[in-house]
Amino acid sequence: MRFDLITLFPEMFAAVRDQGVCGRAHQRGLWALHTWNPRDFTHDVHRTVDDRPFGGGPGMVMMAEPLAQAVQAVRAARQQVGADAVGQEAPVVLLSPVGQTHHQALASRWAGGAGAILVCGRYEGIDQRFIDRYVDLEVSLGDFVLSGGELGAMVLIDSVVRLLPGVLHDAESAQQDSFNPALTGLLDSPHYTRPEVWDGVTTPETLLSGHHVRIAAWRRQQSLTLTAARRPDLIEQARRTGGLSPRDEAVLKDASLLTDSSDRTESAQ
Ligand code: 9D3
Repeated sequence: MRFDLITLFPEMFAAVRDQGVCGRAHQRGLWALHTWNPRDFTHDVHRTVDDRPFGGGPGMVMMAEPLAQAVQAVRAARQQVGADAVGQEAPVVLLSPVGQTHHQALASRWAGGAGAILVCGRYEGIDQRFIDRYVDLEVSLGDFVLSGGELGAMVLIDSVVRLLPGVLHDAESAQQDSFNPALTGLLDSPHYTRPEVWDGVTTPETLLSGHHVRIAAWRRQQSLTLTAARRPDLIEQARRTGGLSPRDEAVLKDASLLTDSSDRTESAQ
């Protein structure tokens, strides 16, 4: 898998290239990262990549031409090394606050592909004509404002690379993650490690029992009640997609009897 980043801040990508799980996978050759600076595709003495917006308004707009030349250079480079299967050119993806929100199922889909050309914007935006001509897909991280696309691109890369075969150890297995289909989209249960008693607080007895069936049941129950409390939308989704067993439903009913309505309504009055 290969990611080509078109960015005014290539140094930022050392974070995913050199550190942690993604850094180790990069070192092992499981994925590659190449950066391309639009400034290197300018032809004026000031290496201008932005200009004032037509129609007025605050801030500056990234010019189409340096970005277009960067995309063309990337396409040529990818072709030269056979990074993409024939007829399966990597998509040009713009990180953008008006894009589709990224999520785990999309990360899984990306993990089955050959990578992408990721365009990172800065300033107020990018000339729309570049987007219309070159961009296949716009991806957002969510409803908050970033200073540019670089952090978005790194989040996307991290979410995809950790799903590649051989990237995670067994111990780090993606199978256990929150949002993983194996957990049917529930949040993960709490974790504990040594010492058994820390600062006077004990570890839940079940986790020390060595009884794997009881431990699995405890974790499932914790996942269900945590998800019901924090993310009821994920409970609904699991229910709709057949991810909740009759036992799960019983656990949720018990939990709602313990926490629901009458006692709380009273204290709220
Ligand atoms: C006042 C209009 N702003 C839109 C909210 C302009 C603007 C803000 C921030 C234009 C670009 C940006 C830079 N943001 C990104 O490049 C970005 C982003 C984001 O801001 N939020 C969530 N996901 C992403 S992905 C890229």
